[in-house]
Amino acid sequence: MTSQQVHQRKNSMTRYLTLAVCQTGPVQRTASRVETVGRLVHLLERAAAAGAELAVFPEMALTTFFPRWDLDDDSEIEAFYEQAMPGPTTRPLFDAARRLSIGFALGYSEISFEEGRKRRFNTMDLVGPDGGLVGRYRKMHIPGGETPRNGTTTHLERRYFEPGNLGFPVFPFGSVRVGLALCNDRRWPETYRMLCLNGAQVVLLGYNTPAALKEAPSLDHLRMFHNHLPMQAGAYQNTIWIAAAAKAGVEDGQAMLGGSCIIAPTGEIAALAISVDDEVVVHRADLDLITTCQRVNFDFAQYRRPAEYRLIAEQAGPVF
Ligand code: CDT
Repeated sequence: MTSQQVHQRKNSMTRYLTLAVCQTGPVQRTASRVETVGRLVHLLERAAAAGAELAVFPEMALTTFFPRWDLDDDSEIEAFYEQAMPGPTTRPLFDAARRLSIGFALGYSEISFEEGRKRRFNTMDLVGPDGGLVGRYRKMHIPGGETPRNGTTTHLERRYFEPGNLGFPVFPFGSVRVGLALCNDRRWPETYRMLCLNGAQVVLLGYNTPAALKEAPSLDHLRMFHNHLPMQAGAYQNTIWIAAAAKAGVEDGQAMLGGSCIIAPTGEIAALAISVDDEVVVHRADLDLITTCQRVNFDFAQYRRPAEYRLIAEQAGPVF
């Protein structure tokens, strides 16, 4: 048998991918990148020791969630961004991936120079077990506003980031097809359906979610429910595995939601974080469950009616 045939045979037998969610506790503004990357390397080591092949870190895993602040000074703002990935301070994470032979997805704030101008994106990179870049996603659904609004929790992502311009790509990770998503993306069904139609079997997601919002205190008790509900529905309705990592705990005075989890294509939570601190959650994902779930109800090619769904692509909101 040639090595290519061995590789193909191995791929055709692959039915499991062991996933790790590397939730972090807060990353305070005073923390240095070196210190934070050290925490991430330690989490990756724990994930690899537990047998994980692919790990996901939170959105903006390298810094505090700075869109909670009204900042104007460009040099102050740009200190939260990466101009290169890997850069000198993030390189140890890529080296660790290679040493441990584990892939990872990392959320971070990206500055890039494109179309003759400086651009800022809320980004997640997928890195292979050789420490090389596999693919990049830039957050599509940017919530909040550009200026603070009275009576609401300050959330200025739209001041600090442009909406993503890379679509909803799906990347090969060995023989598994992996899509990426960031925080508010998880609340929109379009995210999962686009990734599903692009062939995703596994979706890795990172988030920073305030545990309470000033605009609707009466919904505070539902924050965790509204965290899991769309991801469970997204996994079930699109027959995908989802691994979602929070940056949790009290970060620079603001309580952030935990609840990091791994969700099966059945919609069940297969593994769940119990802390709001650095924590690794691992699950051996059965990829055959995807076809089982498709067989039960979701033979997309046979039953979907794309011609009847035109409005979804043409119209943003309801017209009365
Ligand atoms: N980071 C992020 O997208 N957070 C949002 C909070 C929105 S509150 C205005 C989320 O959907 O969790």
